Amino acid sequence: MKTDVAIIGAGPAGLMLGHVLRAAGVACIVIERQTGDYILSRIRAGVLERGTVDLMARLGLDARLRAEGFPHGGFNLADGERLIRIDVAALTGHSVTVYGQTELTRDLMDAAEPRGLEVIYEASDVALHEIAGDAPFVTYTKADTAARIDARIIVGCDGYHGPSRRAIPDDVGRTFERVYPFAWLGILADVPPCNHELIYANHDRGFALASMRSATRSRYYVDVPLTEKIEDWPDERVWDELAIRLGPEAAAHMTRGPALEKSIAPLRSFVFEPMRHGSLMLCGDAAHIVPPTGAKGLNLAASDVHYAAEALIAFFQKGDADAIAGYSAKALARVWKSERFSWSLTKLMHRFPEDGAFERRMQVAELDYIASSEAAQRSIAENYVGLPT
Ligand code: FAS
Ligand code: PHB
Repeated sequence: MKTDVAIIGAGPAGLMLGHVLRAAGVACIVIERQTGDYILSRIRAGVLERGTVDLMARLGLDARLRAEGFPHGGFNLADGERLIRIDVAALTGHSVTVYGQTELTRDLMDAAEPRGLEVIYEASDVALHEIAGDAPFVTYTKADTAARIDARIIVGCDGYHGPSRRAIPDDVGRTFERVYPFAWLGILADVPPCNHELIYANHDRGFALASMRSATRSRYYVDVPLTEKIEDWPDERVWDELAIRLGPEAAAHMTRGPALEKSIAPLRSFVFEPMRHGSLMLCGDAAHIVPPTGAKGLNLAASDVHYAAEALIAFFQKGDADAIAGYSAKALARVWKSERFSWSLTKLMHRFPEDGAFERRMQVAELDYIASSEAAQRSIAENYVGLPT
C-alpha cells in the first residue's frame, strides 16, 4: 500500500490527526496494534482544554461532546481546611469541558469509516524503516500476513511504549525524565459526584482528586506508594481514604458504590527531543508524558496534532517543507510549558517522602498565597484552561 502519511497508533492523537488530514485531502492510513474495544476500555483523561474542544468542533465531531460534556468555569484546591476555588471563567474568559477521553476516542472511531479514514486494527510487529530518507515505510503483520505501507511521512502517535520514538537514533534523541515516588489509584463508579466542580486535595494523608464523567458517574483518585497493589485496596478502603482526604464537606456529599474500574498508574514527567527526525514526526504520549495533576496529557496530544497537521497540510498542498522542519521546536515550546504546570501542581498537591516539615510549610504557604492572590489564581487558571496554540 502507498499513502502520503502513515500514522502509527489509533489513540486520540492518531485518530485526531487522521481526521484532520483526511478532511484536508491528505491521504493517510492509521495502523493500530489493539482492537478498538480494547482502546475504549482504558479509562484515561477527563478534562478537555478549549483547544481540544475547538479541534473536535472544526472536525464537526463535537455533537455528543456539546450535548454530554460539562463546561466547568472553575475547580477547587483543598488544603484540609477550606476549598480554594479557581474561577477560570472569570479569570481567563474560558472554561474547560469535562468529557471522558473514552467518549472523545469513541466519537473519533465512529466517524472514521463514514469519513473514509482507514484504520488498520490488530496490526502486530509494527516496524518503521528508512525514516532518515524521503521514502520511509512501515511493515506489520495482520492475520498472519506480512504487509507494508510506503509513505512520504510517518507520524508516531503510538504512546509511551510504542516503537516510533525508539526508531530515532540514540545519538539524535534526548530524554528528560522525572519519575515520581507515588502512583495514582483511580476508581470509576456509577455514583453522583460529591461536588459540581473538581476538587484537588492536599491532605496530611496525601493527595485526592474528585472528578466526574457525568451527573451519575464519578471518577476519583488517591495517591498511593509505588509498592501498593490494587488488591490491597478494596472499594471500601478507597472510599474511606477519599472521605478523609477530600475533607468533611465533600465527604458529606460523597456517594459510595461498587467500582466499575479501579487501577493504579505511576506518575512521570517525560519529554523526548526532537519531535521530528527525517521523515518521522512524533505526537502525544509518544513524545511526552505529564503527571495527570494538571489534566494536560490528552490536551497536549491535541495541540501536537494541531501543529503537525498544519505542517503536513502546508507540505502536501503547497510543497512547504519549512513547516515540517519547524514542527518540533513549535510543539516542544508548548509541551515544556505544560510539563512545567503539571510538575508544579504535582509538587504543590502531593506529599513527597523526602520532604520534611519545611517543605510542608512551603506547600501551606503557597496555598495560602494562592487563596489570597488574584494574580496567583490567574496564573493557575490560564494554564489549566490551556495556553494558546
Ligand atoms: P495513547 O497511549 O492514548 O495511544 C497510543 C496508541 O498507540 C494506543 O492505542 C496503542 O495501542 C497504540 N500502539 C502502541 N504501540 C503500538 C505499536 N507497536 N503498533 C501500533 N500501535 C501501537 N491524561 C489526562 O489529561 N488526564 C488523565 O487523567 C490521564 N490519566 C491517565 C491514566 C493512565 C493510566 C495513562 C496511561 C494515561 C493517562 N493520561 C491522562 C494521559 C493520556 O490521556 C494520554 O495523554 C493520551 O492517551 C495521549 O494520547 P495518545 O498520544 O494518542 O497516546
Ligand atoms: C479525570 O477526570 O480523570 C481527571 C480530571 C482531572 C485531572 C486528572 C484526571 O487532572
